[in-house]
Amino acid sequence: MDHEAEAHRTDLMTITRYVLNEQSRHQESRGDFTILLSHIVLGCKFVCSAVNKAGLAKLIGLAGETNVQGEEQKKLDVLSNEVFVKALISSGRTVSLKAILLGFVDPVLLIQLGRHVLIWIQSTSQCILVSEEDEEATFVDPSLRGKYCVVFDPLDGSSNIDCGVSIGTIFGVYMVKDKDNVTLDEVLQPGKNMLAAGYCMYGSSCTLVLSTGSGVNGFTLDPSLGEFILTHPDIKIPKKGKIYSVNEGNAKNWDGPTTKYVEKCKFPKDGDSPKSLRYIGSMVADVHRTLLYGGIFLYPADKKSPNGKLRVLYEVFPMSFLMEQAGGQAFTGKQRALDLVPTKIHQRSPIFLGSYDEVEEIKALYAAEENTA
Ligand code: FDP
Repeated sequence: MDHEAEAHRTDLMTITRYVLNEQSRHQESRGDFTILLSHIVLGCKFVCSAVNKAGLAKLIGLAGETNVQGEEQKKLDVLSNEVFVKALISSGRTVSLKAILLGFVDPVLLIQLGRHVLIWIQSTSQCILVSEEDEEATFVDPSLRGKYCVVFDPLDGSSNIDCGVSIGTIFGVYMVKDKDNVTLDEVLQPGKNMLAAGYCMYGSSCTLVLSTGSGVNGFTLDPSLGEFILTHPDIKIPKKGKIYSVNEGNAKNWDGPTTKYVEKCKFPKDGDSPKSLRYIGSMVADVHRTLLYGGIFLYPADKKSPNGKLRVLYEVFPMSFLMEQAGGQAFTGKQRALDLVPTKIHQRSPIFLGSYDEVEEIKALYAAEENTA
């Protein structure tokens, strides 16, 4: 890349311009997705700004603490929830504040956003925990519903907040099948039915990576313009990679194929060099590196967590969608991740995603184990 020329580039492809260009390719499109995305982008900008100020503004630490003025402080992930909901309702055509605040109690909240329906799914990393059995959806009046469902983790990797490590927002978008009869089944669909998916990483720069089903593009926030600019067009993950990314502290509880794969990364027998281990412990950052540099990210099942840790709807699916769109693969240990049909909104799944050849190796190890069983 000619960096000097880039620095003087005046024809800036903002994320809005990019999505409008995409929209113009679909004659039937009425701009609904562009409106929806612009609200997601606003939420990301706001969270980015809050993350950057976290230490100064006393946004780190536990929710429920009070500052010197006696004001209650909000933990960053609680704030992010509020920020996203409020950014998304800023169209001014939405439910009352009471209903929004309810969203912090109910893990799922259906919000009418003008012509859109937002299904807001809180990750259990939020400060209010609701047991699996108590999870209920709040639905708005059917006459007000629109055509999109958005599944979100507003601040993923929250255990990293207090030490300033990269964290992110993950999202996926589904089209409502029947807006007059909206049920949770709208999001209990295989990931391959997503219309779009993406993440925003709050790191050394703020990067939003998006796929609307025709490749993957990365946009970096220019703080002076307040705009996301296309900086990583048509991202393709390298076919093979030299990095593996996993929490090896769980190794004693792994199954056979995972153990064999990681062993091979460290002690290759085919004359290859050993792979490097990189594990940030923040999914957005680990997946972002994997997407750009190649390799594999895995959060496998283990004896203590037979379904792994990561959540299907707002972690596994959006990241798997992006990986496939970039030419990689995503596998659960049993099947293509995007074919999985979730039965619960907070369902977990093991996941292996990344470079095509690396995931092929994992698939072969699982197939071999199945054949010997
Ligand atoms: P966190 O617990 O900090 O919110 O699912 C959330 C997540 O982070 C992912 O972002 C991350 O990849 C994973 O959990 C890390 O889990 P371990 O600490 O078990 O490695």
